[in-house]
Amino acid sequence: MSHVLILGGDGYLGWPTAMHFSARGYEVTVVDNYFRRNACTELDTGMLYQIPTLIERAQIWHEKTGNEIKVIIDDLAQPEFMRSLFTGNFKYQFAVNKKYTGIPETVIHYAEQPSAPYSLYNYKYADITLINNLRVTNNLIWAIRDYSPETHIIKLGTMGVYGTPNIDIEEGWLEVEHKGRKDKFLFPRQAGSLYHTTKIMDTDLEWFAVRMWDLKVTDLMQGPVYGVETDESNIDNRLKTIFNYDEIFGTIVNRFVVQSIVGYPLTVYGQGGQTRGYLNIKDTLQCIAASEKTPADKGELRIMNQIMETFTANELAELTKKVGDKLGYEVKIDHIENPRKEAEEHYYNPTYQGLQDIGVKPHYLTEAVMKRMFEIVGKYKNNIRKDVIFKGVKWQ
Ligand code: USQ
Repeated sequence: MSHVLILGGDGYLGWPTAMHFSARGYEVTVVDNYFRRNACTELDTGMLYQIPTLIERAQIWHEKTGNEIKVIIDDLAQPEFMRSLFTGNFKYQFAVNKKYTGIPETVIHYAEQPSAPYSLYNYKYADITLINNLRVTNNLIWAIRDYSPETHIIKLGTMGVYGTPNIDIEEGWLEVEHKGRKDKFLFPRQAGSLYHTTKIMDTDLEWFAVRMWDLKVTDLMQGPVYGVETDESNIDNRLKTIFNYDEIFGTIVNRFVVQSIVGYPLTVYGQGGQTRGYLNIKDTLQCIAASEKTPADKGELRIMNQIMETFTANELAELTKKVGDKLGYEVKIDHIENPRKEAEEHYYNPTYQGLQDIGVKPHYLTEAVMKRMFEIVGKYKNNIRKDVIFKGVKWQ
């Protein structure tokens, strides 16, 4: 059985990814330091529902399916801990079979501070974002270089590294002709937040490692994700992923559904022409799975744009209103002063064919899909706190 090591296995995407691979017969190990949970507690962000600890989740998963997800709770920014994952010199906090599974064939790297607003909240959080994201990535490439250069790294990147350029966005690379000569370079990056800037730097670290040590790396430039359930979380309610709807950790579609349910006017920032590429959480899992099955070659940095369709913030608000109104929620749309510094009307034409070429079949954000989100979120209506929805964390 192939062994998949998931860094950041407690997060919105990490835990569903762990179950996805475990359900398909992989050996799965997850590592997390509970950063996200602790940050949510510190910032008092509210939760749609409480989730069990990672250890409890793995126990529930084992009880329900007979499959094992091994759990290690520790800090990947500590180089010795990262390196121990490749030597077996660490302790499992949960494992049915305590024997070291061995070096993973694939490492999925989600272990980053993922929120743009968090990274601009204050200096302390900016520093945490920068140090954590770069150290974990640097620790990983060195550990792989030293112990396991055949291991395929799949790192979650972000579409936000490209910004909103006035030219078409390619999948990672751009062929440039200059004074009669041609070469291929990383597509120009110009991030709109400090968090997104760390993702540019991550890619640069990986690109260095690929050129210098011939590592195998896939970098998936993902857009904002929406959704609550996955096939595996439907097995037991307690297996659901963490769901934030606050301004710091919540993303737009999830937020809009929650806002509609509690009668909070939808918070479209500014003019609402901001266009992004979106995807269902189920498609994140498909994309990671398809990437695992078709690893990058030695000495290859493979970059794919992980989005399924594009929307403006206004279009998302209109769709949410349409679905919400049909369900009797009387949704209002508000245009509030944009707390971010971003273009509110711009050209946006990204390419995103690579993942579909390796077998991903998109789930689109239809009215039916959004209706299902309303149904699930609606069950937790009484847990929703209006005071955390918008605090107005200014980016400037
Ligand atoms: N927006 C609103 N109202 C809201 C929330 C967001 O109009 O209440 C707008 C934002 O101004 C932005 C867009 O919706 O233009 C997306 O914002 P978001 O908060 O849903 O997502 P973002 O901050 O861009 O970050 C999220 C994830 C991050 C990931 C990124 C992909 O948190 O981890 O990297 O999506 S991307 O946006 O393509 O860079």
